[in-house]
Amino acid sequence: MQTPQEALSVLVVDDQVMPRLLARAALESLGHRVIEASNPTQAVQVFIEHRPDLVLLDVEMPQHDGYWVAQQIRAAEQGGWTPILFLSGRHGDEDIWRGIEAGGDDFLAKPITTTLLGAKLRAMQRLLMMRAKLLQRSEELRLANAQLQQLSLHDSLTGLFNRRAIDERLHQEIAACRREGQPLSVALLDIDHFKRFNDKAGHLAGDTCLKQVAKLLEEACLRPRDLAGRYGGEEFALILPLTPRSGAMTYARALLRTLHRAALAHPDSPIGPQVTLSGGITTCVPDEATTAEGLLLRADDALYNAKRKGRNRFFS
Ligand code: GH3
Ligand code: MG
Ligand code: MG
Ligand code: MG
Ligand code: MG
Repeated sequence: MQTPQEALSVLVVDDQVMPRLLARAALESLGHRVIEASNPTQAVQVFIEHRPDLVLLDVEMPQHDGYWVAQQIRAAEQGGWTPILFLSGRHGDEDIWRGIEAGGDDFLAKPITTTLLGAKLRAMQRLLMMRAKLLQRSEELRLANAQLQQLSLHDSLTGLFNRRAIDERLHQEIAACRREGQPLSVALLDIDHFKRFNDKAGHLAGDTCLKQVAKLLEEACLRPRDLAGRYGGEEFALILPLTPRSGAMTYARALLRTLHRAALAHPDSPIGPQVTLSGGITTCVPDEATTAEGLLLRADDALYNAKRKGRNRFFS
């Protein structure tokens, strides 16, 4: 009559021995495992400790009734769902209504046949399986969403934050530094004579160079709120919150030293045999008038000056 199905662990709650034994016999003949509780408080304790797949619950018990137990179980589930089937000798419409209201999923009449119990469990099992599938699906969606989010905020060549992420963070930091009354420094960096690099060494070598510079920039971001991003092409942006102008310049000098030590070869730079970059820095304690666009424009002006003054330097 029964086709094999996955075994459930079933908590049988009843204050009387005989109904517990009958339920155990029926459940075990259906291939399920049984845990028993003989009073309401014990039922809640056993539920919390063993987390059964399903609860078969008597209504009339001393101290508390089955409705109370169902409520306690629902409160203890923490986002989970355990089917609760009431099994009672009293099964008038009012009893059934109260049982479902208390969180029960079905209300069965004592005595119950093994066949009927098996059928009711089968229906609950189907719901449990559907729920598991939905949970798995939503976990997959959550992961896919996180991957999309990661993709949408990162540059595929260098792995640095992209223009979108830079703009987003800059808006956030303007607001945050304004609230905190703290200085915010923004730098735009541009690799010197990169067109010549590409023309001489080829675009693939150029790409490798961009990745190497990106790695140095990322490593140079020491504070948790610092951000390095690829603004576009061979241009990068740094967002340095809580950093005054002097701090930003110290940071910039350290960056130029690091780049110098890394000694990335430039095949055709009038400056020398190594890759160099120029940077423009702007600093302010943001107020109502401060905009991301304004800061980037000022950093770009400073960058232009650094280029004009001979490159391989920062200007602020
Ligand atoms: P300057 O010192 O004035 O900045 O000179 P430059 O040659 O670096 O500046 P320009 O703006 O004339 O050229 C930038 C070059 O950067 C041209 C472009 O081909 C190269 N470039 C931009 N994005 C990429 C990229 O993703 N990969 C490679 N290999 N090259 C890129
Ligand atoms: Mg009872
Ligand atoms: Mg450029
Ligand atoms: Mg350049
Ligand atoms: Mg240029």
